[in-house]
Amino acid sequence: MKHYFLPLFCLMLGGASLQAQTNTNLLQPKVQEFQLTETSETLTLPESYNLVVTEGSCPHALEALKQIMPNKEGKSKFQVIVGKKGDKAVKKYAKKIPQKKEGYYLEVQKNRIVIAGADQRGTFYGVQTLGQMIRQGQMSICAIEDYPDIEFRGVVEGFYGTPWSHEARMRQLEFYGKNKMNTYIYGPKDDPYHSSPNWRKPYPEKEAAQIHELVEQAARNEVDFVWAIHPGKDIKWTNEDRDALIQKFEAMYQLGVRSFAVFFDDIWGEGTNPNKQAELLNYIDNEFIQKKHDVTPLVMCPTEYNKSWSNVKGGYLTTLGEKLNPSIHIMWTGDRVIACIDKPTLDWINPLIKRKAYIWWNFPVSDYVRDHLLLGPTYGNALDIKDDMSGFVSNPMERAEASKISLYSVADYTWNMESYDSISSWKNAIKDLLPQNCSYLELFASHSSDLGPNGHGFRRDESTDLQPTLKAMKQGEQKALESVLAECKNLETACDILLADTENPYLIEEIRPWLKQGKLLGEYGQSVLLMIKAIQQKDDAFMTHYNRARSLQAQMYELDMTENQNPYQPGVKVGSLVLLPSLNEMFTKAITEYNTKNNTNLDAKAEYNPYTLTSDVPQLKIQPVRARHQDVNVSPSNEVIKWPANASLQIASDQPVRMQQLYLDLGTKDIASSFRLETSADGQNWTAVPLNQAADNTEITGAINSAAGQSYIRLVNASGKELQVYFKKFTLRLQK
Ligand code: DV1
Repeated sequence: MKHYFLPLFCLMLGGASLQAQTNTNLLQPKVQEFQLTETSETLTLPESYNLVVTEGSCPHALEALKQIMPNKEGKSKFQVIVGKKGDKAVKKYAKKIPQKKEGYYLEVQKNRIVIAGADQRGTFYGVQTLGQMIRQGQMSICAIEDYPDIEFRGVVEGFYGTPWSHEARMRQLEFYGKNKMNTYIYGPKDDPYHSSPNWRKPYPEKEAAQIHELVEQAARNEVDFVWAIHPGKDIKWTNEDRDALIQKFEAMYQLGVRSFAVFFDDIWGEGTNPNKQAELLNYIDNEFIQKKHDVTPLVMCPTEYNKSWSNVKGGYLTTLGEKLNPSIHIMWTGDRVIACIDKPTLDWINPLIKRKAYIWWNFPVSDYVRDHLLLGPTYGNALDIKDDMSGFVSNPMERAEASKISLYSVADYTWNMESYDSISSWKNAIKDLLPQNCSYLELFASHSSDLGPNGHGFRRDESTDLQPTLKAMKQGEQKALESVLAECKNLETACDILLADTENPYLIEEIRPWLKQGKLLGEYGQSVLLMIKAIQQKDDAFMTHYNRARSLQAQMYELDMTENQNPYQPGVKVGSLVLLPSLNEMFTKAITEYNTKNNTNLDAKAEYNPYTLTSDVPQLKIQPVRARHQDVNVSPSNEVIKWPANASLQIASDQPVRMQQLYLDLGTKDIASSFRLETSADGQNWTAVPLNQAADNTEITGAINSAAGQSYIRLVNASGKELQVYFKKFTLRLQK
């Protein structure tokens, strides 16, 4: 952000007088140019104002203005002048309007406020900025010139799992308007009318009415509601299917939709053919998008949507680049499925697709780590790439309100990239979401940001500010131990307060299991550190703290086994990267010390996973494995897995276990005979286990029922060729 003062004024400025000024750090997204034009005086809004507008112009901006300055319109010397370029109302200010789409000029004077937009949307954004200034209380006499860095900014609801509720979407669209994001792409993978099997069918009445309501809400908030279709799983390249797709788009058009996308992600087979995809998309573009005249450019999501999956020699991307009409946008997730974006990323893809990539950023999506909440700062994307992409949309969590922490920062980043500061943006986001209790939410969020081990290898920092103190504590510094003890108390307090928060009930409902886990973690931390202090002080209370720590470990385990029991990554994890492992380490250290000193034999183990996965299937190599009750689960994956010939997935246990049954789902019918399942006691001599799959079913079972203990099980592609499958389930059931 550029910040100007008139020179004389500069000399007169004292630190104190700035306090009463508009705090530009709280103008969100950060404005491009802010200029204080007069003395340090501020404006207090008058009782009434005279609204100067050009009849019929900028209805959404005016609606928003009425909300932020209600019941004040009337006869007054104070003018509020609102309009877009070309309107008579703002003619005098025409030269000051930035020559940028969606930009605006905002001026606050003693006797007037002017909002002059480059277009309707720009005017609406000017009103949003004014709203932020008014909410701050004091308004500087100032002028703002503002405009976005990226043309399409926003969100793609493109995750697997329970789609957002209608009410959550309504709230999201309002949030996007307030934060100057102009795009919401509707593409929840588990909406059957977006994808197979029902993409050809119109929505039932209730859902259709809701979509219409969303479209209206989007318009009120100057957001493009982009409706996406995902036909590639079963599309036939026939005129019949082509017409079915157009008909579906036409039905959506009738519901008010004016922006469209076609997704070909996470599919295999016929649907992946780039020539056919391009032919279909160009047809849709020529015969539907262009002919309507009031529809925005088509957006497509390719099958090879990231570098690590791209086979450039195979020609998929170059075919799209050459054949697709130049106006069609191509989405891209970066070097990997989950990746941050930088210049080399874009320098690689843009020449191949012969246009600027439209970034689909996979954060804070958590559909592959559903036991974690991603509430930390939004960082990692380069700040020098605003001219290298056509759009930037973020794929969020299934938890809509909680996603706003990150989405707020995405708005900030995409509007004014060079000024983006992830930490201040994160803090402001939290303040915006939960103004009264923001400090508690910030503390909780700081310990709830990493994803845990996952197949994509994408991680986030966690407990960042506490890390040096934890390190010092482990080295035996007493002061550090006291600080960590205080942090654990604060975490318990924060979770308690948040659990009863009524400021944003939607948020609290979404994150309740994690708040409960956070509270237990805070209590556990205190018990562990009090154990250590008891050892130091030769205090009898040691056993009480020890028993409490054990009980809290059991309670955390119990919560993990009973809440958020989705079939993919069930459970509830908090502080899993830094705080919990540090406390566990201290626990083990304390017990070991206690046992030595007192000649006792207390169990020092805090956490233990006896199973290890190895695989030469690249996409499964780092898939997490863990035990729950009698089951050993490998985390499922949403993407298409390319499983090379003879490659295997192996689980090893560090002690013999009696295996009962393998439950497998590769999302494919008639595939069992292509795989070989084997068990072994020593990893050398293998015994084959027959695989059973009913006709017309994707589920496969392998009945092992071994009386003797086995330590290894492996699944091998025995078909002699690469297979493309999904990896929906791999559960090894043990005998009781
Ligand atoms: O549906 C999304 C998932 O939510 C998938 C890929 O991974 C996401 C995270 O698990 N489809 C994608 S990303 N398409 C990206 C196209 C550019």
